[in-house]
Amino acid sequence: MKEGIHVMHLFYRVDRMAWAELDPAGSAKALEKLEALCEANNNASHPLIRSYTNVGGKADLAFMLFHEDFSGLAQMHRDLEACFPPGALEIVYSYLSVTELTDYMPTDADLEARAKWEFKLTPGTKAFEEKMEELQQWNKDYKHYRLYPEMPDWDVMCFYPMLKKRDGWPAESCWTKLRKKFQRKFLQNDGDANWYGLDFKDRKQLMRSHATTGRKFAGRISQLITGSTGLDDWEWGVTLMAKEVASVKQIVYEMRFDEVSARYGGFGEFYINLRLNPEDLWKHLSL
Ligand code: 76R
Repeated sequence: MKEGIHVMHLFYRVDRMAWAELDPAGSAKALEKLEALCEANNNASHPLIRSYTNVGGKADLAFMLFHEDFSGLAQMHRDLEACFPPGALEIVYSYLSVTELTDYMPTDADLEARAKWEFKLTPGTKAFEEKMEELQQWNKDYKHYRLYPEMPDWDVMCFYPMLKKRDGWPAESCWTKLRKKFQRKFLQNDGDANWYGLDFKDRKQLMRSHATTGRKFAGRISQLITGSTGLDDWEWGVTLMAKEVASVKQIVYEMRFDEVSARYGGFGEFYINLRLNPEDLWKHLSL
């Protein structure tokens, strides 16, 4: 596993009483500060701040922060809060995570298998070598964008934290070896679901089917999966970006039938957000 840049999701409610007590210039001053901060952190990958309004009533404002350095992210968070008058923001939810390469990235052997079986090419031929070069380049670019993602310019952002279940463990007995061999079958039979108790090759196979389900949403959903084991309360932050909110509902529903989510997934609260630049946020929230 390899880590990339640091990510923070922040959700705030505006304290309307504190806001009402501001002098008339106070609101404009806060907007000006926030615009300047977003402008200064408006890179394709990082440092980056994206602003949203939360839809659904859990919060008013939502921000997504990206910074390469841990200390840089910590500072960005404080600079963001300092844009607002004292007492005006109330934190509703926050989530810290980091971009990562998962354990299930395709290896050279996986790429060779694709060249052979999917593209029906014979090892040793020129066509095979060319396909391998193309696949290796694709894999390299893919890894780069997983570590240094560039967000699409889409309106809807859905965030929720997620874990993989750790219920039960195959019992130690003379059957352990056999049990391990048929682990998934046994686990299914006795109701346990422990992702971390599965063999790597079983997890990789399950993740392959997960990715196949995910790829059906190409062009409609762009997902950012950021790791948070040891950093925050769940194991991953799931950020789904979409042009239309319906695509979010559809992918989450479809994933529920995929074994990785159906059997091993556990989820926190869902936050649905609409992208608005600071000026439009102010209008939308009548600040
Ligand atoms: O990086 C890749 O795209 C390779 C394949 C892939 C991995 C390794 C992939 C593809 N995902 C991976 C890892 Mn995913 N993903 C989720 C959710 O709500 C739910 O039920 C689950 C939340 C969605 C909606 C989603 C979408 N994915 C992960 C991991 C880390 C697992 C680990 O390391 O153990 C999690 C927690 C996770 C969860 N996934 C895709 C998608 C989509 C849309 C794709 C296809 C992307 C594409 O190839 O275009």
